[in-house]
Amino acid sequence: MGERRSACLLAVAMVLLQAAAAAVLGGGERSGGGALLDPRRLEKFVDELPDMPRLRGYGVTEGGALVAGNLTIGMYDTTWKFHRDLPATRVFAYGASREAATVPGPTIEAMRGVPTHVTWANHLPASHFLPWDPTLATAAAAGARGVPTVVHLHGGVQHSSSDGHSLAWFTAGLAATGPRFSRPPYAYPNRQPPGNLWYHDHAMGLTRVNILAGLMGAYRVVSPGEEAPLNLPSGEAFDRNLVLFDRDFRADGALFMNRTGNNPDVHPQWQPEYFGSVVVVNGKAWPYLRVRRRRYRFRILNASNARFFRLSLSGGLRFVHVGSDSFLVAPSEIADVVVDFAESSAGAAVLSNDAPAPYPGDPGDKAEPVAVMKFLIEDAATEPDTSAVPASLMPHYPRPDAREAAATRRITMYEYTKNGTDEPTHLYLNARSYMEPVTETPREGTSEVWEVINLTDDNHPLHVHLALFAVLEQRSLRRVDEFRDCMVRRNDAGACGMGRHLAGGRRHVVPPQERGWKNVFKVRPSAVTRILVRFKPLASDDASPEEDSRFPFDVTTGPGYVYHCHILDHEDNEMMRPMKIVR
Ligand SMILES: *[C@@H]1O[C@H](CO)[C@@H](O)[C@H](O)[C@H]1NC(C)=O
Ligand SMILES: *[C@@H]1O[C@H](CO)[C@@H](O)[C@H](O)[C@H]1NC(C)=O
Ligand SMILES: *[C@@H]1O[C@H](CO)[C@@H](O)[C@H](O)[C@H]1NC(C)=O
Ligand SMILES: *[C@@H]1O[C@H](CO)[C@@H](O)[C@H](O)[C@H]1NC(C)=O
Ligand SMILES: CC(=O)N[C@H]1CO[C@H](CO)[C@@H](O)[C@@H]1O
Ligand SMILES: [Cu+2]
Repeated sequence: MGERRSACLLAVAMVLLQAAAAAVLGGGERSGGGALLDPRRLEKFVDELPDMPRLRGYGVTEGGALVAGNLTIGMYDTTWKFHRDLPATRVFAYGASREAATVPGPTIEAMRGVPTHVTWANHLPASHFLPWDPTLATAAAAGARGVPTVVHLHGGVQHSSSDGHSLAWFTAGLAATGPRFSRPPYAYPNRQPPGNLWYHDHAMGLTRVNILAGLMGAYRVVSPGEEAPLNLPSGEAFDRNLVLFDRDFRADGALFMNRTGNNPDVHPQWQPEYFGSVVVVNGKAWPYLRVRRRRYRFRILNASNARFFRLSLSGGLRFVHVGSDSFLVAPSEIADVVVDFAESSAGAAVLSNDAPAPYPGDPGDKAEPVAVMKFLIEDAATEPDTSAVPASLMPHYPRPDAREAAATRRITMYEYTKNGTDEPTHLYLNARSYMEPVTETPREGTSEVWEVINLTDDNHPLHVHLALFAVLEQRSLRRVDEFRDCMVRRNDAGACGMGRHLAGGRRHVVPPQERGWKNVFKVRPSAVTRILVRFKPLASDDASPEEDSRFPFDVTTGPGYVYHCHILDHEDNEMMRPMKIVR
């Protein structure tokens, strides 16, 4: 089927269904109400940090062989206690059962090379409890037949039919399915380096509200053979996931999301960025964790809609990045760090965040530090700490080399504002809406240089599904306004003299922990960021050339992949484009 024809059909279908949806799915408007909670009323550090339930993504036979794991994870309409003094909050949560559902959802532990099959089951009600804005091109086009959802495993290398394409959504009981829907279960081959991934909702136009409602969780790929020799802190007690997000609440405990858009004539409810004043870690507002005076590994995952975290510890403690310039951690905005609490003589340490919101371009900018959580450090060293921070992690993966690029593409980020106001109405990549036919068709087994041009006021984290990328350089544009005016008219970086605008532009140092293979990178405003994107697996040096260039499945079939801005509020408003890998 021609790409253009299918895209047109989709577009027509969306418009028709949107009108129907606008009439039916008003649930967000009716529920809620009540005054906003003053976050100062919530005492800090009174809830203990939970460890989310762990689900094993593989099976072990009686003979001890590892076999594929088969999980069923549901999405449930349930409640969750975010704080001791806050009434239970209505959430949408993942869990092996309704009773077991948590926010964030269970942590899936997968074994490198052993497939995990997950049947994601939608048990959500007929309508959403958050304002999802029917004027966005959303999957809520399914109307009264339920809340559309689809799960993307962020950082996962999987066939596109298991990738959670934003148009592959489905509602409860599969009553309605999106135009790119694939039958369950999803298959995750886990044939990728060990690291930290996360799964979250990815339904078209609803991602920000579905994740805000609670649909996210951590996923680890482990590889004992490779990791054990590193001797990092390990075991359930000393190797913890910290899933961070920010929320606002009403006094009655309800999640608060503003129901009035910033530009209500165009989008009655959509706001360009969600920021909450309560910091939540593993589902608890400002929790505490009792730790021993020894090393811990923390896999810190930021699951906020738009908030950036720049974290630091009090008490003279520091983070040692173990996943930053290597491939041990997942290549996403996940910090994999070791903290040695023996380095402090204090009895407690506060983890705090000083990143401003929204996050500007200059890494020097700081906001008033805000507490995230507290560590209560036990006095006596109870047992010897034999863990270590290795000097080098897995060095046998290829270094990014721009000379191998088979093509160069330009990806321009635009933010459109309504006449005369500064308030954005929608955001596009390459001046195209999401529904326009695919234009990025990289070849499997190659790498490409992408020059990502930010023409907006924001720092946009770019996320490419399937691929990994490494940042080559970031350079500021000069006379930016002139360049942007030209681009808005012509959308042609060459004709608008990008080279001229870059000449003499300031080069920004890419911090060491940002230089490895990643799949999210913060694209600084007013700058061109050159990245090397890899459309082939990250295999170790001893892999055969065939293994090195082919994915372990047919990347060319199925609904295809996408790349997008990972500010959830932006991706919902079309800052996303399809991507088709060819052979
Ligand atoms: C999971 O299902 C596959 C067949 O799809 C089967 O081979 C495997 O043994 C199952 N795993 C477990 C742990 O039951
Ligand atoms: C909600 O958003 C509107 C429009 O941007 C704004 O005027 C209003 O103050 C916001 N309400 C709250 C409670 O933040
Ligand atoms: C936090 O997540 C938001 C949404 O994906 C993103 O905008 C931001 O880059 C992330 N920040 C960090 C430090 O991971
Ligand atoms: C913006 O202005 C142009 C002409 O100046 C007009 O044609 C257009 O309808 C306006 N758009 C909106 C959304 O007001
Ligand atoms: C190219 C361009 O227009 N860049 C904008 C990016 O964001 C900054 C603010 O951080 C603006 O000043 C720039 O105009
Ligand atoms: Cu963005």
